[in-house]
Amino acid sequence: MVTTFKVAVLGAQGVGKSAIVRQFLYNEFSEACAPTKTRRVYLPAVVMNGHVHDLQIMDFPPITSFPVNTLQEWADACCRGLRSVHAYILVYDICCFDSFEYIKTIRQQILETRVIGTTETPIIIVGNKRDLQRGRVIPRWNVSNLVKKTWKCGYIECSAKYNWHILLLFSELLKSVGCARCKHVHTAIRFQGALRRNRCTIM
Ligand SMILES: Nc1nc2c(ncn2[C@@H]2O[C@H](COP(=O)(O)OP(=O)(O)OP(=O)(O)O)[C@@H](O)[C@H]2O)c(=O)[nH]1
Ligand SMILES: [Mg+2]
Repeated sequence: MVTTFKVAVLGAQGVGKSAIVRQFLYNEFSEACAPTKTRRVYLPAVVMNGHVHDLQIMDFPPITSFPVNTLQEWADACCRGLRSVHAYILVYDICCFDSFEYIKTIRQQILETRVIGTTETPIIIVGNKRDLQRGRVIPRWNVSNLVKKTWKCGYIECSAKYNWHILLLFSELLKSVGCARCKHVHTAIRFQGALRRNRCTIM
């Protein structure tokens, strides 16, 4: 049986959303700035523990606001599919205060406008560009505390540049959406093993 998990990657401009996705899927990183103009959808298949899991990863350009209803969602091509995903990855740049404010706003809008009955959709907050941590603008402890204790969201710091914690991010993601067959063993271990053996493939 194949299960598809849809995930949206959101964040302010230049925080590294596309870099994270591309590092995860293709093990590549570019220093060049190539802003995402339209929503990009990736469909990797991950084999874990003998089972296939389809991921639908949607890399969005920075959105001005989270669509308040289905009509708005479909009227704006950039927002399509945003309200019906299984999980959100909200990325900020640990060196950019405004990018944290951005995800704060988007998270709030997600909570206020989600479809009734889907309020449990997991949100993972990601602090990217960890390799530049000397320029960090908010102490890690403060963010982590706020995110985990108050927002009740997952928090991970990563570096798309050095492929640090990228795999962990996606394994935590699968765990958070309740990857049905990953309950007995730590998901990250299964996931890493699965990726080593099978790699991600674009279908
Ligand atoms: N040092 C460092 N630079 C990074 C990292 N991740 C991304 N970058 C750089 O940040 C810039 C923006 O990266 P993108 O992946 O295009 O960011 P984005 O969030 O997709 O940007 P938009 O599509 O414009 O919203 C690029 O120059 C990347 O090389 C990281 O972990 N460390
Ligand atoms: Mg992008």
